[in-house]
Amino acid sequence: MKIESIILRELGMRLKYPFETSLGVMHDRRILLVEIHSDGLSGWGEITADENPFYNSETTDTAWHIVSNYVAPRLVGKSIASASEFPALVAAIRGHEMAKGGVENAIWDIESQLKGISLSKLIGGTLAEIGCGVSLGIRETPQSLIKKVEEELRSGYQRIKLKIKPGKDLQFISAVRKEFPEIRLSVDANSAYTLEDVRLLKKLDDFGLLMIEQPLQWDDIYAHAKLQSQIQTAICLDECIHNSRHAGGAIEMGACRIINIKLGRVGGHSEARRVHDVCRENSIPVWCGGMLESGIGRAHNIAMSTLPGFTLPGDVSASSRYWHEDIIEPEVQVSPRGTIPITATPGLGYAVKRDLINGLTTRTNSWKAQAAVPA
Ligand code: OSB
Ligand code: MG
Repeated sequence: MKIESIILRELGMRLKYPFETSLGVMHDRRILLVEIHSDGLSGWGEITADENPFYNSETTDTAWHIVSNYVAPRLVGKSIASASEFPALVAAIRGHEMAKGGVENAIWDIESQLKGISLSKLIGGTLAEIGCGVSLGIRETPQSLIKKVEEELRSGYQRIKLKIKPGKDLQFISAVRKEFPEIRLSVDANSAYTLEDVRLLKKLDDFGLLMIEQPLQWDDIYAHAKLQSQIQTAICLDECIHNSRHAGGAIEMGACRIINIKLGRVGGHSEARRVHDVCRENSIPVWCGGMLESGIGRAHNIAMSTLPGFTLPGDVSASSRYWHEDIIEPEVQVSPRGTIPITATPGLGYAVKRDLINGLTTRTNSWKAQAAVPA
């Protein structure tokens, strides 16, 4: 594959419903899309950084800077045999996993089209359909949360995850559990607690939760090991895990029993597969996390979720839960059994709506390979 050109676009997309977590409330997304041209084909990736550095340290603007000044110049004009060679090209750039991951994933899209197989198959996926859960934002009252849970269960979702924060935890979880004694229920604190809160966190053991996601500080695997030894509920790490070394260390320390893999957080399909492999070797189940992606990021999440270790339902849900109109067609739909079927179409398996993307675009930057100069 010769990387002929790279186009970086920022889109403004309004969420259908605001989403509240312990990190704040989100109304709008500034979505970064990467389009790469190679061998007459075009491939797409999404950079999942948020506008603010509250989930991790990256932002829309840091990713724009890193891709523009460091990633694109290292890539444009290069010839590579596989997308798996991309991480080595950008290894000198520390961190900025989301910025790098969005670019890498666009190359995986091209490679799967070139080989005439689905992205799922190319990365080693084996599942014919994936299981879906939902992530529900923090609400005013337990009653309104129960109503929302009921609605999502009626749509077929296989697992409900509740966002929690201090003051919006036990009462809400207990009310939902009482109403739905049998469902697969988990909670996500997005690092809102510390080891000082052990007494409260121990109380979660009464609710038969599938897991508690990232209760403690975003960068502290060791603190989670201390907590896991004191509670029965399985800890799932999200924010802490940026690569397969982190995953291996966390597992060895006993810091978690489950890991959530986000393509952006770990820097693209290559590293995501390595995190998956480390977890699988250690019998740690994984599932696909979400970052309120547009259809392009969602399509990549779907492909990743077909790897054999993805045995728990992910936060991969229908386009219509996020957007009035998604930028891919068909939109992502979830069956009444809470699954998304995988298509055999080469590439992402969804068509990109160029006109809609152009209409939503607020800025672009692009790079073109230099034409060979005759001697
Ligand atoms: O922690 O999983 C998280 C959204 C933004 C930032 C962090 C998280 C989330 C979600 C949303 O939970 C999952 C989704 O895309 O539906
Ligand atoms: Mg999370």
